[in-house]
Amino acid sequence: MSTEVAPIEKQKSSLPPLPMPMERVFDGPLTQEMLLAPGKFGLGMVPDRLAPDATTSMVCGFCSTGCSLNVHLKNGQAINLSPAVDYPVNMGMACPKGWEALTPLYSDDRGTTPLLGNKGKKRKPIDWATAMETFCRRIKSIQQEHGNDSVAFLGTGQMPTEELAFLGALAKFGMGMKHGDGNTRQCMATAVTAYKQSFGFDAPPYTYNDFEQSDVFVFVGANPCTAHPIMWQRVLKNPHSPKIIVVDPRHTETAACATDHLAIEPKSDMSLLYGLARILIDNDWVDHEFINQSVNDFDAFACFVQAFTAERVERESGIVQERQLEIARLIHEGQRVSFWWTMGVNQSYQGTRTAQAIINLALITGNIGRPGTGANSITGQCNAMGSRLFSNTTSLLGGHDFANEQHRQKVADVLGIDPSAIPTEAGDSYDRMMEGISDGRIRGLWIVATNPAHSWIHQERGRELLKKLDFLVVQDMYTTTETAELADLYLPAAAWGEKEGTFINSERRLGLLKKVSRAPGQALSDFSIFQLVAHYWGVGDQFADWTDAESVLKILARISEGQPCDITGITDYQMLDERGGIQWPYPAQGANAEPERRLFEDGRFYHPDQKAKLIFDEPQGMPEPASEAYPFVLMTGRGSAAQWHTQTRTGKSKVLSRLYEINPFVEIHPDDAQRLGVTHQQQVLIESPRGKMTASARITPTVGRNRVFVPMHYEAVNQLTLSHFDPYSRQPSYKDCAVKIAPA
Ligand SMILES: Nc1nc2c(c(=O)[nH]1)N[C@H]1C(S)=C(S)[C@@H](COP(=O)(O)OP(=O)(O)OC[C@H]3O[C@@H](n4cnc5c(=O)[nH]c(N)nc54)[C@H](O)[C@@H]3O)O[C@H]1N2
Ligand SMILES: Nc1nc2c(c(=O)[nH]1)N[C@H]1C(S)=C(S)[C@@H](COP(=O)(O)OP(=O)(O)OC[C@H]3O[C@@H](n4cnc5c(=O)[nH]c(N)nc54)[C@H](O)[C@@H]3O)O[C@H]1N2
Ligand code: SF4
Ligand SMILES: [Mo]
Repeated sequence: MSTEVAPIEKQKSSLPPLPMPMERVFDGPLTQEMLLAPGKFGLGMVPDRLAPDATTSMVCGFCSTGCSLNVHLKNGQAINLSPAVDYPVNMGMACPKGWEALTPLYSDDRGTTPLLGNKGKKRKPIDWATAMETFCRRIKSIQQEHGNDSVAFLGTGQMPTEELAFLGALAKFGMGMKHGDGNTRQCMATAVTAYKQSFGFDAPPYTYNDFEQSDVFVFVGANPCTAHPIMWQRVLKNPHSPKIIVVDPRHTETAACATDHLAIEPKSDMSLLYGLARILIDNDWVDHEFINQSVNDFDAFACFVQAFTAERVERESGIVQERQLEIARLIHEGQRVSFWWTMGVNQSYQGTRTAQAIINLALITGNIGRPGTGANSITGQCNAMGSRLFSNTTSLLGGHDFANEQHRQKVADVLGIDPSAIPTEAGDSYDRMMEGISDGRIRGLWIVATNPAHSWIHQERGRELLKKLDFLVVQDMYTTTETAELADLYLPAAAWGEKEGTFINSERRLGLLKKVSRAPGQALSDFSIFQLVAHYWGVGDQFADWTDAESVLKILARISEGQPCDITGITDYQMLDERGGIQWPYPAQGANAEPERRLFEDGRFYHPDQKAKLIFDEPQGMPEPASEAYPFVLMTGRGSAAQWHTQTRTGKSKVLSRLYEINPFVEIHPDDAQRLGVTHQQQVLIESPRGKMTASARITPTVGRNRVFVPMHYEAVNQLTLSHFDPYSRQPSYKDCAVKIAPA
């Protein structure tokens, strides 16, 4: 695949007029005074669709729950918000991040102009025209010297679907890149791979109403009480006095509310889950009718799990034999059993097989396609699902396959492009792109709305690689993120609340975003930035129909036709607004219009024979287990409901900062602390073979002996983590490496 790269000078002479709408950037010079007080000059005011004193509802921009928030405007300014009561997701509830969602917009480190620098040094403000000329000139020159594939992009599950699709289509079909990935790799890649292999398509089957219908819940490696508090509220509303089984090495907030907590050894889930399957099969506690009709490979699976004897499972997972039987019995006796998993599973070096061990339990017991059941992966970021289906990274737009000629032709036809502009295979995964920098294959990187200098695994190596690039572009709402501070070119982006688009939440619901505030200074929506890039690159014509977010959703709907995620029945934004969001699938013909819908009610899956597959494998030991020199297993994850990831946004709110510990802490078991001579809140040094950090000791039995836990929100944590990945999903295994601890 090749896209001819014309020198920038040649293109400039034939530039068509700038794409509209370009907000205010090109309609007159902005003075310093205007940049400092945009509201005074009408620049922060809400334009277009909303009345100056309106209250309007829109979907939250943090987690994948997708709560709807009412935003209250006064004199054209968004001044406050409250949870929507009539939305099927949150029904009047919101968590602290949602309540504080406007605060991160008004921060003095927001980017107000593009900045040109040299690896983050000597940054100086430039105008958009210079920024775009530099962007195109530098990237084209790298591509000319080292080939089109020497430049790659990284996107995010935190941009609207329309922007994600624009980035992916522009980079791959317009600029000739092959490699692009996103932070969704750090998060959902395992669930995607597991579902594709087991069900034939990446399709989380549930609807949130299942939280209220189950009589038995099994949460594996998930801490919804902290990470998905409004989903957890719905569990608490369940009227059936459900049994709640939590499988987590730590006694988390969620585990504290459970009826059964299985504090397993880290990374022993497969052993436990196969052991449970064996007990269910040996006692004939399986659903033969469902298996015969809808599931392949049962006999092989039944044979495979025989090796997971109760003794072995106890030895490997630490769960005693009677407990194993009790838990299997609970699953058997439940009428509506739902299985849920999140990062304790996805972020594992055998994550895909672990997720499938959960899926297998649901399949053999027939707990799928009925209310209150399912093998349910909870997504993480507000638009992780949009990223999975429409970012044009691992799959071709709309959950299609790059390697499939018919799929390429179909997408090319809808977009009116030559199919030869579409790569014939998915590009490299995030980790392989990073390694590509190391061996000189990747020399330019365009990072949009993610902060890898904090969040990528084995951080020192990650930062070294980012610094090695010939050209690093970072497009972010803030100038001060760890990654923005390494950029050669920084592009200031508008944020949630400052643009339109849609997110797809965990239950496959498309929800609407609105523009309730104007971005500061000359910051532009990511959408407008992509329009500008297309224009300056010389492919504006190719994206002539991509005039605004809503028009892109219509294009994506056409692409989705006939896919499991068919959304051809969604005609416009107004429809999403009026219906309280719409779950996929929603085809133009024969759509089920129920506001809450689950998949697989007919027992048919997406493989050609319409059956699901039971997939299984031998469990493996941790590549870096605790040892004499490094006697603890380090787990990482979410610290509190008030902190979001690398804290660029939530770190801006004074209200939220009262709800968590500002300085890094590490959870240590009292017995271990005593042995180390460490007291509560004493500063300790945590060291792995790769790096170290200091943290204050939080002495608590919740973490278990010989294990420690550090929240991911503290930047230094990925100094410690070990670069290892699931072989099928390439998702980083963030929750297992060996460390030692000593008083600092
Ligand atoms: N407040 C807040 N909410 C968030 C986020 C945030 O940053 N802040 N981020 C969002 C995103 S993107 C995501 S992906 C989700 C993540 O949501 P979760 O996955 O629920 O959160 P984590 O804390 O990363 O991991 C969950 C649990 O896995 C456990 N665990 C570790 N190792 C193992 C193991 O080997 N086996 C098992 N069974 N469990 C293990 C940890 O102890 C932890 O309690 O949260 C979303 N919601
Ligand atoms: N040790 C450890 N590391 C982890 C994890 C873990 O459990 N343990 N979890 C992993 C997981 S699941 C995830 S999802 C990742 C998250 O890792 P990141 O994606 O790196 O984290 P964020 O802080 O959400 O970064 C989002 C960035 O986008 C910017 N931004 C926000 N909105 C916009 C916008 O509209 N436009 C633009 N252009 N920029 C915007 C923000 O300022 C911020 O810099 O971390 C991963 N890293
Ligand atoms: S639970 Fe998630 S979507 Fe709901 S308000 Fe909190 S962060 Fe926003
Ligand atoms: Mo995530």
